[in-house]
Amino acid sequence: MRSLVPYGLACEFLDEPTTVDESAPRLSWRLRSSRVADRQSAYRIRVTAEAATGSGDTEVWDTGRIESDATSAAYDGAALRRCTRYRWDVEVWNRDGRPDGHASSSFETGLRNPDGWAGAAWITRDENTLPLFEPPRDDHRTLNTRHLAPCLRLRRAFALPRRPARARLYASAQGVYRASVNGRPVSDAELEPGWSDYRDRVQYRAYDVTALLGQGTNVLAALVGDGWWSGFVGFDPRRAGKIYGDRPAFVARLLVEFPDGERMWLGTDETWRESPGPVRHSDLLMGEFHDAREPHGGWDRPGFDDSGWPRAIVAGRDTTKLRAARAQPVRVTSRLPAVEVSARPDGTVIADLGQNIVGRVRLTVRGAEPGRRIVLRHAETLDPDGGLYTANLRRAEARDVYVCSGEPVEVYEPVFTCHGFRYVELSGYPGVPEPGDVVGAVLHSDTPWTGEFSCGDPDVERLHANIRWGQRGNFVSVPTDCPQRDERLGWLADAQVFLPTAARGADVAAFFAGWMEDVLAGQDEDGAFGDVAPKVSILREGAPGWGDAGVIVPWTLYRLYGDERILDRSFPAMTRWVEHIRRHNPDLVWRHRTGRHYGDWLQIGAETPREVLATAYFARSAELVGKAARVLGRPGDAERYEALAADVRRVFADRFVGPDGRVHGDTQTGYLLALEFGLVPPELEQAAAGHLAADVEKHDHHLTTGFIGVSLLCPVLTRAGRTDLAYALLHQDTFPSWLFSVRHGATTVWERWDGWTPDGGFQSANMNSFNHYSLGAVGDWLYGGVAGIGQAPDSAGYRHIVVRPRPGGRLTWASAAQETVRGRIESAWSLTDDRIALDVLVPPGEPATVHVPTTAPGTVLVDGRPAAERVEVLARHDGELVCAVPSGRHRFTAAWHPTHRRIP
Ligand code: RAM
Repeated sequence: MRSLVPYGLACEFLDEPTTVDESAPRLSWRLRSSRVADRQSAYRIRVTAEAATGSGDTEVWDTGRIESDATSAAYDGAALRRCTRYRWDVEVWNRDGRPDGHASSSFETGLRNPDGWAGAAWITRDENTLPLFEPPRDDHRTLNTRHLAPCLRLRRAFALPRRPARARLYASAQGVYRASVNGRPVSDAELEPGWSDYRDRVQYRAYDVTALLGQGTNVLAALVGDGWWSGFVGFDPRRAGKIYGDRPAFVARLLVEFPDGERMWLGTDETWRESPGPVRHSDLLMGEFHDAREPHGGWDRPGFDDSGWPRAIVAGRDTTKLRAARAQPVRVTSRLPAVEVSARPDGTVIADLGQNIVGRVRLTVRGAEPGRRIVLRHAETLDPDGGLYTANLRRAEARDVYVCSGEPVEVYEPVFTCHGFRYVELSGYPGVPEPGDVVGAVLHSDTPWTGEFSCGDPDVERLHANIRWGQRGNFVSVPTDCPQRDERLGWLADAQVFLPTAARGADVAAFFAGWMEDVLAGQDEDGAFGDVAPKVSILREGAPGWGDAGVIVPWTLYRLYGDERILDRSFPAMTRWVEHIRRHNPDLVWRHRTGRHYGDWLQIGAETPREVLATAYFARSAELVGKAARVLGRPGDAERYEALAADVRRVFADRFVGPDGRVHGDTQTGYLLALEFGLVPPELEQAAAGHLAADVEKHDHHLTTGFIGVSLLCPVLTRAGRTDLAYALLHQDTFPSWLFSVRHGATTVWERWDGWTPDGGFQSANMNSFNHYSLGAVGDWLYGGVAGIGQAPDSAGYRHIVVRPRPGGRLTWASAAQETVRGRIESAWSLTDDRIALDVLVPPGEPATVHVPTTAPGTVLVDGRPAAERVEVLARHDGELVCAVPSGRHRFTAAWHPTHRRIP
């Protein structure tokens, strides 16, 4: 019987990736064990290159037995070949030094640019051919969409002498594409190749198409839309879309390997044929127009006569910016049928999905006559008289039009658009649809869910669900805000405040590592990171808290996932950012070059002085650069930035902290930043925390923070010994609070505390998203504070786990689980009248430090035995017993009297 088992094998933080271009990809695994106090004493990795055909596999790396508890290693074997599948397995030795479990996985190398793409060209249409296909004047165009062209259909027929043994399609687009072989989609990925800073890199992905090809004629085809390349992006009013180029293009290489080892390549070039199709336009923000009367005719399959189609033209031959996809693709991950469909007096129908989602509708239509036009409009909410409320979409039309073919049953789902909506209004629909005829397809980057949280308060559970929905809807290729309006940008501050929460719920290591490349690409010559990444439009250098994400995100990824490589690659840019601030602010108060300084964005009645906020971030970034330098073994840099951080801290304390511990401005966010970033002299910390607590009380247990302070509220109050106030804020349901929106039926987190209020109605339509993750950054505390899952301050990758639950508020139980890079951690507590029970799961490896909350530390039992018999007791405090707990599942019980203050 195996006890210690590796699982969750990953390469570059992805499960069996097919497109790896790193020369030394990292291989990692998690551990579980059926034994208590187990740990990995050694491992061995073996990697073999799989021969496509006949000749047998070759071993390319064997680490031999390595005495180590590490659960990841960078490949260091024979040079990896392109377009090759590698199988790898890992064996582990357990705590007794005996061989134990093993597991295997695979990864595949990509085309390895620059040379791998040679021979393929970006192909597109000759604009001159378009009028040939344009239907006579058609009123489907609006002011916005009149510049958009039909989606491009591309096809290439070719013959294969026999069935291949192995075939891979490598594809990308300047735009978005769906590729198919003989009419069958090559994958379920959506909106490929996703958004990246196209001026820097365009991602490509590999697909296994072996099973789709056959002997004889085959057809490779692609449908290509504008996407982020030439469609509407963001809100820059000076541009009618088309940020990167004026029309989309497609690039692909097909590799076919036959059983006898012979290889054949086919690439995109002028031998392809093109034609516009039934999709007259498909834009991410504006929506889609699909005319189903156009006969399909099997255009993407063999046998179709394409002789009337013009040849594609070459848009460019520079393929050097193509890079292997870094993260999971976007997919449709669930489908939600409407919960209610109602007919309106004006003849329209409104369907309610019951959940604010990001995606699109799959509509079933029966018995419509050919040419009937059905218009779908989307909105997050309704106006007071029950109609769609679309004012907050600003210029985004979020309008799909389907022209019926007249088939008895038609099913329509747009291809290259997605909307942020809960309600869809149908006009022109024949009759009233059944709920199952209107189904919401939920789209997002398919990062695996790794966290679970539940507790005894349904409102807090709904808040947690809303936070997750915000993550789903806004993680579409890049982390964005506002999926409904003409924005959807990768705002840096939003991302850095939410990352710890995002990483609780899902494995976002690859997703954020990919986005960091856009952050780095957006750094300007002076060293400033941007406000948004990918960088677009009128935004210039990043504001305090925004640009700082260029330092904070790599650091956080290192802490949460042990990803040292991202720290190493980002390090030069991180130093340049800090130097940029220093150079323009020699007295170390950050007031010059603050970009568009957003302050504590969307705070509610408590403006934190700009210099306080900015200087606090300056200290933080300098400190993190120093810490990163230590991790990376750069003592000279470490000393330099530690000294800078100390200087900025000193200046902050001199200028902004009074002798009574007051932080200039006296706002919650001011105290939170000062306390969290260590800017208050130690002797004044308690006083400063007291002012923070007093402010919360003065506001009758309401928060006043915006995006910058919000993630720190509960953690800082908890550390200051005021968990009672953290819970008071969590349970608060009058305005402003997290549960205020929950009380009013929110199914996602809002951008603004006052997005809607009973007195004021909707906030200004100029900026009012009902699906935004920033204010949901309290999610981290649900796992880390309420359930208590965390790690020691100097630990990375959960090497030194700390479990410190904080029972309190109205909760009588809470439970969380989290798959970390090391393995699964669980913490669940429940209270009865006079006892607390705590169940903890510690993955194999170093013992965890568990703080058992109890009013009588002497009463703690571990698995039914006095604590000292089972675990090493580290400390007894008033209110908790601290012990070193070996891996495995343990139950703690102890005396409990709720001593926390009552919730008002
Ligand atoms: C708005 C959004 C976004 C925020 C910027 C400053 O566009 O709220 O999330 O980061 O402002």
